[in-house]
Amino acid sequence: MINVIGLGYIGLPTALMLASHGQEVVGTDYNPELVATLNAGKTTFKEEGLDDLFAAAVKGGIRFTTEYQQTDMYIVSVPTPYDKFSKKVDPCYVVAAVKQVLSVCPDGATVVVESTISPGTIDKSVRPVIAESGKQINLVHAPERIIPGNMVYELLHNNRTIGADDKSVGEKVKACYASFCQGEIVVTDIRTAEMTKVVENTFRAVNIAFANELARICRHDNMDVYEIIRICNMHPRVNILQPGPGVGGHCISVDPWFLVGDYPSLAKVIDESMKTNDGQPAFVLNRIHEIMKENGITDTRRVGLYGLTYKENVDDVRESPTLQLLECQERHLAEPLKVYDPLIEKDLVKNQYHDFDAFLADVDMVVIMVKHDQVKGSWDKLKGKVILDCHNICLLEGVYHI
Ligand code: SAJ
Repeated sequence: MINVIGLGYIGLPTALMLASHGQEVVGTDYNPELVATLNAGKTTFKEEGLDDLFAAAVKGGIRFTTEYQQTDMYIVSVPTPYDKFSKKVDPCYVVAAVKQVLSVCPDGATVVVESTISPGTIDKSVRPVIAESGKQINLVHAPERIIPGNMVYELLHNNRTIGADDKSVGEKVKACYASFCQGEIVVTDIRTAEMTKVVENTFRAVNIAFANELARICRHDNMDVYEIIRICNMHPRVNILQPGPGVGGHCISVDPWFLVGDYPSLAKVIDESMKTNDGQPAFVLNRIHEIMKENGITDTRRVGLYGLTYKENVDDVRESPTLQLLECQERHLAEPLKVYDPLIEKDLVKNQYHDFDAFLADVDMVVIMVKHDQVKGSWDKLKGKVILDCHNICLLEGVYHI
């Protein structure tokens, strides 16, 4: 039996995938409301294919509880927040989960940590806890790699990394993931597995920062950054990502800081890249100001932000560029701009709308912060508005870009 600890964005799909592929799975989460929702047959967030996967897992006998189970294999997928000041990872949830596991598991159990951690966290924070317990534990780090918006597909098809102290333990865990994963599964050591995960996200962050910097250069001299990137990417060895209103989510906007926090005098390119991405919402705010002036819009109450999530077609707002932009406004004691997001039902910010038409009726200028499919099918409704399109997706005439 596998006990999956933490039933969030990663733990839940992983538990469901294992259970729907013949493994006996119990999912544990310390949040009783979340467990009750799952036990009532409902998923806790929206994700393509998740409901079908849930149904298959229920058929496969998955159970959800707040209790840690006594078994020989655990997968820990709890959050790893980071300290915004020191930029270091805070492994408190991982450590707490491992302690709980140690209080129930038998000697010789395998504990797989899937949570993203900074390189060295296992040595610094997890091993001492295990040593203290006196139990012999097979420790494994198998960082997740799935992308929100395409999680189910990527769980099935992505290659994976398994880091283990003991190769034979790594191979055993590999066999378990291979019950559903059709990608290649590499077995390596723990330190390498920790580092690869953070490096993958850092590579993407640096590439996006490069695109954002190009957008600023092109804006300065009125060049079309999208056309320039499109042409450059036709070169066989060039692959530049897209500029945008900022970088959100709990991965690309966070993990690279771990390297800056741990190697401040070495991680220079990474540090500058993260600052560039973090500065993007303020850059957008500046663009809004310029475009308002150009169009004689003097009342910020007539300006609305479309999109509150950190990226398109997900309902996750963690570190979202729109929230960053609103925070930036707040620091200047300004009344926050109006906001609408079709995927956010809850009231999360001031001046938030839940009806697209009502939102549009109250604004003269729309800033497309997120490229949800919904807006792509609604260009007719935006006719006549001043539009700042931060993603180059709007097909209307006279649209402004970042
Ligand atoms: N973004 C851009 N320009 C781009 C691509 C993305 O500005 O060209 C922005 C997005 O709008 C978003 C942010 O970057 O705000 C991050 O989005 P994302 O789609 O790039 O990535 P995440 O954070 O959803 O997921 C990443 C993935 N990592 C990589 O692609 C290397 C995923 O595979 C990881 O599992 C995930 O982080 C994680 O959990 O670490």
